[in-house]
Amino acid sequence: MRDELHGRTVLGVSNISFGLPQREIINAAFFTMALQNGLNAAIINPNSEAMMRAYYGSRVLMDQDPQCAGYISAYGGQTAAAGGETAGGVSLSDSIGRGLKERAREAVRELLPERDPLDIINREMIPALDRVGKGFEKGTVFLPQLLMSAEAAKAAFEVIKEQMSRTGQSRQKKGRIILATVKGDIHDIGKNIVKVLLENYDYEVIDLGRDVPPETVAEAAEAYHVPLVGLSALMTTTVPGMEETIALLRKRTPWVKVMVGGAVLTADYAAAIGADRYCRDAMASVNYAESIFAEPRD
Ligand code: B12
Repeated sequence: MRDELHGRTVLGVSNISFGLPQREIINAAFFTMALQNGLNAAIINPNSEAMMRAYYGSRVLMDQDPQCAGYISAYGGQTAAAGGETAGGVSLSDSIGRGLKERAREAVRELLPERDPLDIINREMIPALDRVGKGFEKGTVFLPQLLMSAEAAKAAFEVIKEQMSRTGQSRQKKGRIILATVKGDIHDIGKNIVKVLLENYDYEVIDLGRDVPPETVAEAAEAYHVPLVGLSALMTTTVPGMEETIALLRKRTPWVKVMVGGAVLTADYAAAIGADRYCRDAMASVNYAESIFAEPRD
């Protein structure tokens, strides 16, 4: 009926519970159902916790609360991270922290004429993501915000990547390297940075992407007969996938050297899972590649 009439609806929701105990329970359930059926405006008591919970929760579930910003600001114990895209003058690290994608792009463009791209990555972008990660761990930052920060970092990184490929000459390639984020893990910002830097140092990178099963890595290493494979894993739950991949590579492509990286890894752990080299950052991967490709190979 509402659709046929193209009308808007307004409803005082509390009459429904008249004469019953704990009226809020019925009111909130009715309010939720009415919202789901397209209610446009409700007359409710905004001081009722049950009604406000129904309101914020329903908006999230009906996709009316972008990035859950309203919900997080009401119940996340903090102000919403999404500050809109108008924030001018916000620093690169703050724009990543607040998930401001457009501003992150602008801020990195402002920094690039004066700063080395790697310095921007290491001193602005990574610490900003680390802060967000810590907040996520502590429960002050929530998944939609983590996603927005990651998007902002990726946008800034795209600008850096363009700049690096403009300034890099296309010279003869020094050799091929395979990169992959291991099975079960979708974090790829770090791997992508490693890729761009290796390409800048004239290596040809075969990027297998993220969430890559051990078999796919081994097949590619075999098919391309690469001397070096780089694996990334960012979670304690996915490091075993890294170990599994290394074990398979040892079996099927014994000539291959394996370098590994990612926030949760340490040099000791990398050695324990059989990697040849732990790389703390992207530059370490270049140094290792330079040493591998300098050696005479069969
Ligand atoms: C951004 C981010 C995300 C983004 C990823 C977007 C993307 N496309 O990558 C999104 C929002 C999708 C995400 C999702 C999740 N995330 Co997350 N995420 C992060 C965060 C904040 C930053 C990671 C990052 O990009 N860092 C910046 C890059 C540049 O650093 P890096 O990866 O370490 O890479 C550098 C070096 O390590 C090294 N390196 C890395 N890889 C390689 C590879 C090689 C070959 C070499 C040589 C070097 C190298 O060089 C890089 C450049 O210097 C971290 C927190 C943190 N401090 O790391 C959490 C974090 C990794 N995430 C975490 C979690 C739990 C998750 C989720 C499970 C959340 C959820 N409940 O759904 C999901 C995982 C989904 C999955 N199956 O993978 C946890 C992992 C905890 C743990 N100990 O296991 C962390 C640590 C946050 C936390 N503190 O709780 N996440």
